[in-house]
Amino acid sequence: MIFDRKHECMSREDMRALQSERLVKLVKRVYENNAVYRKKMDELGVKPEDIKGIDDVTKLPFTVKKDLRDGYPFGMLTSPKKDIVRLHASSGTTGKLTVACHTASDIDLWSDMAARCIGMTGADQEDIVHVSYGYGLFTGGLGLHYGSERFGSMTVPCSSGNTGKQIQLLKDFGATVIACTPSYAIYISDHLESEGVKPEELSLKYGIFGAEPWSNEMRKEIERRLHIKAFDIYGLSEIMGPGVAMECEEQNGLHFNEDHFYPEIVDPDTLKPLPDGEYGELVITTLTKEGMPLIRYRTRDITKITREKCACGRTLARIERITGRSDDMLIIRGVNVFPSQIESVLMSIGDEILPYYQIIVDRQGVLDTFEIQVEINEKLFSDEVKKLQDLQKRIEKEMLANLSVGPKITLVSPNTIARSEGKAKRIIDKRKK
Ligand code: DLL
Repeated sequence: MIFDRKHECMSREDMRALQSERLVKLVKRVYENNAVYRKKMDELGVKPEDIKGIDDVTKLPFTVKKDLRDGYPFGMLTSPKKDIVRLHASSGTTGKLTVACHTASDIDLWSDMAARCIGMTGADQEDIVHVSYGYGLFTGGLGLHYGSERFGSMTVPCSSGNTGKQIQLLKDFGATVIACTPSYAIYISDHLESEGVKPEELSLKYGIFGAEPWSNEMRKEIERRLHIKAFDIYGLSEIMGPGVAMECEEQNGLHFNEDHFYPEIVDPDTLKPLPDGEYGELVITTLTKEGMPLIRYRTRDITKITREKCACGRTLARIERITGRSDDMLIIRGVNVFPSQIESVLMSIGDEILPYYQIIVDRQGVLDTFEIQVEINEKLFSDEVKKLQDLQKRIEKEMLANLSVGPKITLVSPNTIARSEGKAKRIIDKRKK
């Protein structure tokens, strides 16, 4: 169901006019009310009057995570603190929390954006949405919660954890939509199997999965195990949380809510804008946010964009599934490797292995070492050594062919690798000591 037909199906011309009008207002407001942006713009010699339309966005300075950390906690506010009604924060891999503050109107906007996402699955108001993203400083739980309520579906605020109880509630309340990280979806499906619950005993139809990179192969695995259609949802706390972009039923890219979040793709090294269809770093300008609007925020997420109309009828630009973060990209013996490539290879191997793995990179002398630990299924584990060796060799061969750098594959017994109720931690890079 298209939640907001007017904006989701706008003509390109109207969209650009709306974006232009919003950008002009935003830049003026931010320049007048935020010292960090005023300084950045003054340094570049850009005045609000120079911004006359959306094409002028490239004249504006970039914002990076460090700006948010340097201003911790409230330095990036554009509205007075008394107008802020909510704070969220994400921890990331290094140092201080990154804080995002929202006014009541920002929360309203977020609810609308997340409601659009629920509609993109094909759900309607009869559907029941079970939210298993964590509630708290993390934006997953509350984001989907408000979106589901705004959409008008019954909302079950489960948060993450206590998987046995989640399954009981899924059964009792008959949720038709589940929202959680893809790794938690796999964990839930393991639980179902170990408790002997068949997917048919649940009423699930759709899954809304995101907050971490996952592959198309992982999608197929989740769909097979839970008997649902699995959708990719994208967002980040700094911008808002879940609801920045989401797949529709066509599953041909994620529709970007570009009437409120203006996307650009830039070359991460030169910072020059790239044409549609080329991979680069996603940069976002929040056109309508009040509390802590961001101008040209460098997400570090790598994707490409198309502005062609989708078969679903929506005209919102689409980004491709996020293949990785530029700061998650591993450079192993000089070769660039994205964890998502590793996942794709593993998931295509077959049912001898389980969807749990960990990537361990280290350095011995001058040489990088590269190991992937993969869980194998119970049956194979008690099998003959020869079979295990064959499997290990087969995975090593596939990896080398696909990554151009060969990892050592270590097959480990089921339940060796830590399970995740939120974002999975799949990379251990010991070189970063
Ligand atoms: O993860 C917001 C969110 C919650 C999105 C629930 C979707 C569902 P942060 O914790 O700030 O916010 O992490 C944001 O997670 O920059 C990406 O690197 C990554 N990420 C988020 N969604 C996806 C996705 C939430 N669908 C960071 N695919 C982002 C790949 C994703 N990576």
